[in-house]
Order: sequence, then C-alpha cells, then structure tokens
Amino acid sequence: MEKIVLLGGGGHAKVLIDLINACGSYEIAGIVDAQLDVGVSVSGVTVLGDDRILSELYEKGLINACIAVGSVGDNSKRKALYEKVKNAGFLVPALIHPSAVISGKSHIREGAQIMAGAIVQTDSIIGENTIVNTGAIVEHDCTVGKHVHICPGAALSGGCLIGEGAFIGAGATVLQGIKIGSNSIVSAGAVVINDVPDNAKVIGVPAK
Ligand code: JB3
Repeated sequence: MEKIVLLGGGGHAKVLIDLINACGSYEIAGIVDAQLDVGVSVSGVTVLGDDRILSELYEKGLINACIAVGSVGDNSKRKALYEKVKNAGFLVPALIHPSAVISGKSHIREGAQIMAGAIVQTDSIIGENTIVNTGAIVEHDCTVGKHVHICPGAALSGGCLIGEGAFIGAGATVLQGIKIGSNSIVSAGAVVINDVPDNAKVIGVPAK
C-alpha cells in the first residue's frame, strides 16, 4: 500500500486520518507539524517533525502528501502548502470518504478532500485542494474552484460558480446559478440569493 504524509496534526487532520483509514487506500506514514513534539501520536499517527523534513521523506520514496491543515475563513495557508508540496514533486491525491455520494459524471481534482456524507452531483467539478466538508452538498453543474472550503452542511444549488479560495460557511445555502467571487466568505447559515463579488464577505438571510 502506498504511503502518505499529512501536513498538520490538528482537528482537520484527525478527520482525514479517519477518512484515509476508512478508505484503506493509503498507509499514513506520519504527520509533519512544527507545533507538535516529535513522537507524539495524533489519532494513532506519529508526528515525524516539521515541514523541513518533507524533502528527506520525498527522497526516501514517500511521494504522497495530504494538506491536513484546515481553514476557517482564509484558505491561503492551504493554498501555500499545496503549492509547496506540488513544487517539491509530491502527489496530492484526492481523498474521498467511502460514505460520500459522488456522481460518476462529476470531476474531483487533485488534492480535493470529500468528507463523510458529502454529496457531489452530476456534471460538477471540485477544484484542486478544495474541501467539501462533512455532509455538504454540491448539486449538479456546479464549478467549485481551487482551494475552496465548503464547510459542513453547506449546500450549493444547481449551477453555482465558486471562485478560487472562497469559503462557504457551515450550513450556508447558495441558490441556483449564483456566482461567489474568489477569496470571498459566506458566513455560516447565510442564504445567498445574489452573486457575491471577489474578496467580499456576506452574512445573514438573505445574505448581504
Ligand atoms: O470546522 C471543521 C469541521 N473543521 C475545522 C477545520 C476545517 O479547520 C477545524 O475545526 C479547525 O477550525 C481547523 O482545523 P485545523 O486546521 O486542524 O485546526 P487546528 O486544530 O488549529 O490545527 C492546525 C494544525 O496545523 C496545528 O497543529 C498547526 O501547528 C498546523 N499547521 C499550521 N501551519 C501547520 C502549518 N502544519 C504544517 N505541517 N505546516 C504548516 O505550515
């Protein structure tokens, strides 16, 4: 079984450890995380060191990486880590929980993370390094860009366009055909009925 290293050893990492173990597709070699002591166990996975050891791991043949740092509002850290490991030659496989429902006509790009109970419907695209978190719904014909976070329980109706780096908060709803600009934030529980420009933040019902 191929090995994979996780970047980050916090709450998001624990969810991913559970996902990877449920999939049985990779053996988790360990975690790199500067804030955790070497040898500490996170959900049974050992901390190996910090990001400085990634090149050494790669040279030893560990070529798969997982961006296990989550995001709350700002996806730039995830984007930076993804680009860093890609530039170092790592593969960043898409990870899909076995309980997720993924249409055979959807497209899940490299590094995307589809958590337990999530649904991705037909003809939708999930961009590189994007999280579709627990129980989130991406309806038909959506295009979700790179480095996006669709938080737990959020729902995108049909035909939505989500820009790179956008953050769709927990339980938010985006109506049919709505465009959410890049790096914008839709707050938890918001109901979006109009397009949102780049770098904006909207809250409430209806979202403003
Ligand atoms: O809301 C949900 C369902 N999950 C949240 C997730 C999406 O984001 C979760 O509740 C948290 O809000 C957050 O999870 P995350 O990122 O695991 O948060 P935290 O528990 O703070 O752990 C982040 C870990 O990443 C810390 O141990 C940091 O030291 C580590 N970290 C930060 N920057 C890094 C880096 N690790 C590496 N390897 N490299 C970094 O640059």
